[in-house]
Amino acid sequence: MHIDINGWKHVFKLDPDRDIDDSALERLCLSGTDAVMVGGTTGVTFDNTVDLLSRIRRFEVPCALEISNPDAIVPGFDLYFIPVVLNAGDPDWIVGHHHRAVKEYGPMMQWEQIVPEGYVIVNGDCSAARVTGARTELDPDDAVAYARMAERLFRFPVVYIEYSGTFGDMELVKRAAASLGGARLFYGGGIDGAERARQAAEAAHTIVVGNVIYENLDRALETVPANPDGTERLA
Ligand code: 1GP
Repeated sequence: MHIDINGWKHVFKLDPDRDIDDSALERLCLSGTDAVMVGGTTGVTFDNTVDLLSRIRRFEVPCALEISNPDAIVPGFDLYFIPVVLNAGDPDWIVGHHHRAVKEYGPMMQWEQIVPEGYVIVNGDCSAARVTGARTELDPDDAVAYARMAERLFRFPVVYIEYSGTFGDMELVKRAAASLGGARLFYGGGIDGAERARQAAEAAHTIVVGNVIYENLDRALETVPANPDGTERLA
């Protein structure tokens, strides 16, 4: 199945290290979201990733793995997103882990399934920022520069502005998105209902919704643009 991320406006991000019951998972997968992404910063293992993938696979929704731990690369996803943290303080998160993974898996990698992300972490309090030692004091000009670097220097198809856990500066996001030619700007962080989903969707090309899934499922479902009243789409 060919999957074109350029059509994605909304993505749910599920953390293999957090519990979700079958009925909640079903509602998310049938919500009309464009894709489910599996990813997290800590506690992601091969076993909990396989488990979540097999449960999502009962539905037709495209399913991508965002790799944070090279030991938890599970076959069977539609796509593999590889974050390259452009503002990481620790170079392992720019090239180190990637080098190790490609050295081990290079001969068997299906490159057409791989989507490199130029990742920019802006919330200094999130665990991704701590783990990568990210330099998060960024103004909008910095964000624009990272977005241009990601697209023009490194030719990444996706720029991901990560505010995980807090709702970000939509002017910064808007400016970064406007600086891009063809790359897609993903925004994630603090989208906790329809209103913030709408604001983020005005600034970014694709919005990513994580935490609220585990805090308030009904509000999470309201973030799907195809589904603003939170009811499931009929099959
Ligand atoms: C996290 O960008 C995603 O990687 C979503 O952020 O969990 O704050 O929704 P939230």
